[in-house]
Amino acid sequence: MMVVKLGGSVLTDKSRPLSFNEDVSGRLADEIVSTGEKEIILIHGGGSYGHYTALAYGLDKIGKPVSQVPLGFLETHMSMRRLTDRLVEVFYRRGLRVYPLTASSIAITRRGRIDSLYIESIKLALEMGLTPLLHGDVVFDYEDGFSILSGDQIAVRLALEFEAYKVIFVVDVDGVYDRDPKLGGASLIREISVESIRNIASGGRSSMDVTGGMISKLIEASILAEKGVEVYIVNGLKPGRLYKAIIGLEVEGTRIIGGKTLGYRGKEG
Ligand code: IP8
Repeated sequence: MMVVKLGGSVLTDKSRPLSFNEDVSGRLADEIVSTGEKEIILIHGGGSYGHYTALAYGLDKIGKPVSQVPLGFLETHMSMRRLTDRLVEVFYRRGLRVYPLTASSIAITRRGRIDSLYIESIKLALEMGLTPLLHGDVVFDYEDGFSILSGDQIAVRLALEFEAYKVIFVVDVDGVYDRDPKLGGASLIREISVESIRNIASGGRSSMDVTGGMISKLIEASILAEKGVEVYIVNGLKPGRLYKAIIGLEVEGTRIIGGKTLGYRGKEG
């Protein structure tokens, strides 16, 4: 089993609200189909859909007006479903048969972390030969009422539940850099250890990303790498990289290396 998280920054144009990158999404579907890999769970991020709507309603702010929450919660969820609908249609046309499942219907968080999760529908979709497609979402939270659940956290949790041996995070940059690439002189880090992730302070955060950008992605990814899961970050805007990462060819990007021995295929405590 493999889990692929398609970043919202790749599927949408984050500088323009509600703008879908149909060409890129279609090409990524082609890449997935041409690998012939069937054991995949897909998750997509929010990009200029979910993040835009969540920010418009101030859902990222602590102390937000309570009256605004139910509407913002609903609108953000609807925004994510609209992006899912567009993806399902484009993927279908390219021969990638995804079955969409909303995270808020199967997951409840506690203080922002997934607490209860129902995965039977995902299992049955896979058994039917369909590729489950989930997305970052606003979900109900036992303590806080609601939380913004990132696609990254969903990817990590599902990878553990389904004993994935590989997880690929598809983003809009080549991987992790040693310094902010916007400042110049930055080099791509091809392999990064879980220990050094804790020391990295900077990385690709955009003002529109309410779930924390690259650094929170790395922290989530560390959970898997520590258990020996192969974790890669690759650029989805560059044709062929996702394809190579799926079939296991050498690919430009960043691999996250954990401390444990290789060959992990199962869940641990
Ligand atoms: O783009 C965020 O998911 P992400 C989902 O994976 C919402 O962080 C609702 C903003």
